[in-house]
Amino acid sequence: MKKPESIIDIPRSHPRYESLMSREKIVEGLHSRVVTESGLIAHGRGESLDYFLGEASAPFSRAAARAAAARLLVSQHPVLSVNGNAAALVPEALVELAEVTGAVLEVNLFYRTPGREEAVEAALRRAGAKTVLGVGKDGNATIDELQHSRRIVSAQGILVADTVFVPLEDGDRTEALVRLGKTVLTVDLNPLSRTARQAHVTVVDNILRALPLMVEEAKALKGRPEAEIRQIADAWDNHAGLAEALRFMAARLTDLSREV
Ligand code: PTJ
Repeated sequence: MKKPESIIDIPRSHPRYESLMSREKIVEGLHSRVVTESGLIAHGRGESLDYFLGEASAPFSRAAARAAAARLLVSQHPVLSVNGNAAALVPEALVELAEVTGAVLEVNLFYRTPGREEAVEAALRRAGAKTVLGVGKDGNATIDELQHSRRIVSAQGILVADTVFVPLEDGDRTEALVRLGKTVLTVDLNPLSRTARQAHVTVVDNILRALPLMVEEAKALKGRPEAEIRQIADAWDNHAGLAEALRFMAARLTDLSREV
């Protein structure tokens, strides 16, 4: 798809600058085939939920980011699964998280249309990735529980992973990965999504803030005694985390209702 001439020059002073810039990244991603049309819809859904959070990371977001970082650090074979939206919004942070935690990056798409895997790989390589699994012939294994294209995985990556990070994910694959005995980590602004509820650690936050938080927490934990890191990972109660996120959103809306 050819990119149209730029129609908007967003001034830094614009009150919605960050939000508009993230939309630009998604639209850019659409034109470079990194993002699919459905990715635009997913992004809009995320933006509306971010209003409920106050467009800021809450204490429970950081606590979950810390637990997820801890889990990646103590895993034998952690994989960061990358879809179009994640690659468009936070390519550098994904590469840095992989480096800090020793995880591998794997492209895994819901809409595996020709050329998209390569476009996502290119976005990751531009951000500094040295190794990217799951592209072309490296999509050489399948998760048989799944019908759609997300069943195609790398035999060196998701197939043999003990922990898989699946930000902005659809519910089916999360369920399949959990059924296969893998530990699943995610970032999702919707605490009620199937993925948020099935995952072992859900960071309820915008991926734009959550990934830098995960990198920060991983750097802070790295080098600490393994037993301490494992304890942080094991202590996470995802249902309690989701309940806290919902209570936070409900209380915020109640407060706001007094101001309108
Ligand atoms: O690139 P592909 O082909 O793999 O497709 C990717 C999408 C995102 C289109 C696909 O995975 C999809 O349709 O996902 P869903 O089912 O819409 O789920 C995405 C979830 O991420 C929803 O719960 C959204 O609220 C949430 N979300 C969207 N944007 C953000 C977000 N969560 C955190 N940060 C965001 N920026």
